[in-house]
Amino acid sequence: MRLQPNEKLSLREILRDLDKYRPRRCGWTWRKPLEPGRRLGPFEFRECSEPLAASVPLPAAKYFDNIDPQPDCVITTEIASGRFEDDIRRMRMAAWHGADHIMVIRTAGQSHFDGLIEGTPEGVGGVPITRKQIRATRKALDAIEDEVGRPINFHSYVSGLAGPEIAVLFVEEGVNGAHQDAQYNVLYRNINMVRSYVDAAEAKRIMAHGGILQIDGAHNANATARQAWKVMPELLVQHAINCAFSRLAGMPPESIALSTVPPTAPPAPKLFLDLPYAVALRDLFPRYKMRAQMNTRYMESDLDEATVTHVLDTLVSRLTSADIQSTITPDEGRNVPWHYNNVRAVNAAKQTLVGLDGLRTFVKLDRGGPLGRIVRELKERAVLFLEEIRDRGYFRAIEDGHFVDSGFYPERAGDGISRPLDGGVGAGTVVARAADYVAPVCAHFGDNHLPEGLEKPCDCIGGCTLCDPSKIVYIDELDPEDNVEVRLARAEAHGPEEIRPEVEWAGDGVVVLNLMFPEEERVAKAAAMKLAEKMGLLDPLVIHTRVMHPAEGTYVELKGIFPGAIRRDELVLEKEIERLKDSEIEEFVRTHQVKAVAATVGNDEHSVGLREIIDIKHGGLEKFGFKCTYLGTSVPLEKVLDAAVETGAQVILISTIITHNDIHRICMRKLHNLAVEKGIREGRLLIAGGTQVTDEMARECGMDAGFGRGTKGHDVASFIVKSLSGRA
Ligand code: Z97
Repeated sequence: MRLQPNEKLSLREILRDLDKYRPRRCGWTWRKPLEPGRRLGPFEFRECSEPLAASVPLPAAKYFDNIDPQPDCVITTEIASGRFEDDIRRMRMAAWHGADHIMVIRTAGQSHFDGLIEGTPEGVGGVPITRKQIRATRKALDAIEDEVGRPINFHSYVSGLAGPEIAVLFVEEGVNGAHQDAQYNVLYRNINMVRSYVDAAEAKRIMAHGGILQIDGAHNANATARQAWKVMPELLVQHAINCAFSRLAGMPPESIALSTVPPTAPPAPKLFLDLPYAVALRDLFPRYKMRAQMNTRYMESDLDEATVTHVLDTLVSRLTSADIQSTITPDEGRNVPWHYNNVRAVNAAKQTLVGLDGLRTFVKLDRGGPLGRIVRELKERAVLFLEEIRDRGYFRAIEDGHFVDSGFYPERAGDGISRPLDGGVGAGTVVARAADYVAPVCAHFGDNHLPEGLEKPCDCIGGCTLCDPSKIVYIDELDPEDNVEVRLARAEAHGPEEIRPEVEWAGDGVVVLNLMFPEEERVAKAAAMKLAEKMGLLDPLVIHTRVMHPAEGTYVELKGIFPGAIRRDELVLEKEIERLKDSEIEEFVRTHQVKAVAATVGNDEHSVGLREIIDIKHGGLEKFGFKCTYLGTSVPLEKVLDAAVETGAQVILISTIITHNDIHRICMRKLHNLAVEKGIREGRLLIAGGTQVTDEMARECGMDAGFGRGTKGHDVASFIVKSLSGRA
């Protein structure tokens, strides 16, 4: 299956023969680093990886030969709207912006599922993982990675009661990364701790077999604790427990990633608290990978605030060499995972990492000062914590509520999470293996009672599904009403002629309004809801407010559903104009010494727009080497033409902003006629600009071009060079 950049991904194609699709590889892939000092466009880079074959660069890339440097660390985005067919499209967008680790978040609490589920029921804010969803997503990602030219790691969770079964499923279907941490199940999902650890050993052994990168769950303490900065010693301990347990279960250190989250956010003195923690973590776990996620504990619905926190977190990552940079959007606080917010967050990480390229060649961490002291103190507290657990017994410590206590250890607040050894989901379900027990798959933890002469358990059955994928049983969706075919048919019912806005699901109609009311917060919120009603938006919801001043005003963001559709045939498309590169324009202008005269005409004193087009300060014509003579405001047309002759200008620019009685049209026509009369029209470009001017109108009036609202100097420069060089 080959994707074309200008064609939508065909979901029908993805679903075709899905029962026969096999993933092409197993295991995790890192980016390929470029040798330090490699040039991309005009610059050398030190911490970048191989560029993509197809991508959307950062907005400012147009000033730098359109380069799109890819940082050396993997960038993650979390995608799971509840409909995998829509997620796949979002994954493609994210991949073009630089994501190569795509995490599918499952429905909350899926840890309690005690087996694999079939079918693809819709979830909200997550999807239950089924074989069909995984396979379809992997197939799409395989095509997307061919398109962007970089492997994409697909990720989900191996947790809870069905953990080992999920692990087998993931290896069978080519999933590349997964969260796995027995502590997560115990503390946050109240799964019986004995069961959780037995399952974890099994799951980890299988994940190791498939080369799946494991991310632990220590950061959940950070996200749960009442005061996240106080659990830092415990986080170090949780990482240690999971690392040690994973190694015992057979995981190589390079497949183990620690989930690290800078614990605080401004207005806390973030760097002072978070950097020592990150340094302590790297000191204690040098053999393992670091997956850095941005702080979500203190994330509100404010996009800017979240982005600044994200950037500061990424600074910590850069200073302490994270291997994976996770991105999260404030969508969690807004109830809708936006396509474009995934892309936004990926860009925030990419932009920050590239912007900080080479930071550590200039800046070294000074361990001689407070940093060294705080790092040491954190480690000491963690060691004390671990020692107490050793003395008390690990399970006992959990029973005693030793974990996720908001005291800064050894201080205790007595508010930790306590779970009983014989309680929780799945209590009493661990049974000893019978003497004739045979493992279901070859990668199986513990004593498998292998018959003499056999190398691995599945030799008894002539190979398991991990060794012989033809044995995998593919079960399609069972629900006749809620399945991808029904959903696709519903989405396609409108036909390609209808266009609807969308943030999450195909044509969901969701729109977002940015509003500012000169009112106090409560009034502003109510006014926003009323406005939505008057605009005919369905299901309106205020998703964000920010007080500008208690009395002067409130900023409100509101989402709602636009119930109608836009028909393709009622659209007026802008003409596609090829814009030349800065360097091309400059070369032509300098070699041909292009000159221009410019004036506002028709009693118009408004020169700001025209000056923006010509002034070097605003990136105007002068920037490209044009010799511009600005003649002033309200200049008679004869004078403009005379000046063009005197200066030898090939280009004449006139501007009218304030216009009544069609004065702008009259001026354009008159300028053209006068130029013809004087015999100087030939070989000259007459260009008109102004808020009321359009290109079509200007050409009708005898001009060579017209430029309206939003025009930049570059647009005019590009047009001039194309015309003078015969390319227009
Ligand atoms: C992250 N943003 O990237 P259930 N196991 C572990 C987990 O951390 C989680 C689950 C299982 C976060 C991800 C929270 N983490 C979101 C170690 C969830 C999921 O299906 O909710 O029961 O398990 O780390």
